[in-house]
Amino acid sequence: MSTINEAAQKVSNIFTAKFDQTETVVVRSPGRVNIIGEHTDYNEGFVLPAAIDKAIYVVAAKRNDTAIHLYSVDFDETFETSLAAIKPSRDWKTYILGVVDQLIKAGYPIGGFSLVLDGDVPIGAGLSSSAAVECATVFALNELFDLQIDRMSMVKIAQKAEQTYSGVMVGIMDMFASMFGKKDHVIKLDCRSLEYEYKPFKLKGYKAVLLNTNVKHTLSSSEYNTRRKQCEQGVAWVKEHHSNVNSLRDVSLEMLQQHVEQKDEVIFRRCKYVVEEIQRLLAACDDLDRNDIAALGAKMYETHYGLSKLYEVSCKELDYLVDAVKENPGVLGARMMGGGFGGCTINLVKDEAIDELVEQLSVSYKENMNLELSAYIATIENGTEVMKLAEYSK
Ligand code: GAF
Repeated sequence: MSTINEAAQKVSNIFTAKFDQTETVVVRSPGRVNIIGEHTDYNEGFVLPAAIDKAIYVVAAKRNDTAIHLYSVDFDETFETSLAAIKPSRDWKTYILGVVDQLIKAGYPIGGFSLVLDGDVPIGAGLSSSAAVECATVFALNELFDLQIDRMSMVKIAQKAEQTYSGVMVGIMDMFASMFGKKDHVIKLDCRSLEYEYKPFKLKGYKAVLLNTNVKHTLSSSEYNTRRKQCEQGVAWVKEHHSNVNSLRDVSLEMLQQHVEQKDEVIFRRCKYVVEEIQRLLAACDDLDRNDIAALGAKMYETHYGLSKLYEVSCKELDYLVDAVKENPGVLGARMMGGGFGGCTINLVKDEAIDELVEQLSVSYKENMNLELSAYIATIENGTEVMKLAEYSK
């Protein structure tokens, strides 16, 4: 449990002003970055994410009835419903209500509650603001109603909430990273066994810089689900000849060449990217262990190429930002991050080169893409946690 910070204090004060309830729980749940291993989670591969300093905060309190009262600080919007009447919506509420729906379906004894939502994870930037909302909600309700749910089960509830209430068949990475993050560490997660290992992430003289295209990605615009189906189709074709194959984790490039390439060139390319990315991540973990940041960076460029040309989930703005840093000696690696079609690139940039890079790129990005560029330095923080209210907050 951490002592409350300024952001949590602010949302706590807003809660007090809105709702006449004092027995509150305050939860912080972070956004995430992913160093390498993209679109591998739902293919039973590995991912290498970390929780960051940008986070979602919720303050919640039990009610004496079955009503749910929600308030979003960002949208300055109130919403009221009841446990019996919840249903998906197309906005911020859906991630909270999706979690409630999962808890009810699993038979957890929850009652009515009031909840205020705030945070500074930019929406649609590929930093998993929705997963952070889901993790914060399930964590807060677990505390409030003493449900005794362990972290991994909460991750699965949050994932299911997103799949059912937003209709995107997301993998486990985002919720896992938000829930299990550890300061100054990345997490190597095996998405098949769910075993994980923390790896120190101290880039001597370099920082992970996020460059936001400010293009809103629409994961739910069906492309994500289409990619998932294409991977499943590739697996099914290989399985006709190798009955022990259950996911792209079990598939080799040779198997794809033998059983997929002739059937469908697009599906072949999708599967090839995933099979290569799983191997690339394992090699990148060795780079990290050897502290060879240059080798890790080179692999990030390869990942971007694969995501852009083989998996085709990039867009012209993301490609522009990656191309623009490629020749810069201060940048060791760059790639699009997350689901794709917008959001951020993640860049490993030399400390002294950051300011100039951001300055120059802001101008050229505006000139070429006619959009504003935003930049953040990602610092790696702990995962979802309850925050203790300081004395002065009363
Ligand atoms: C999104 C999804 F939510 C994750 O599960 C993951 O598949 C990612 O896209 C791509 O790696 O963030």
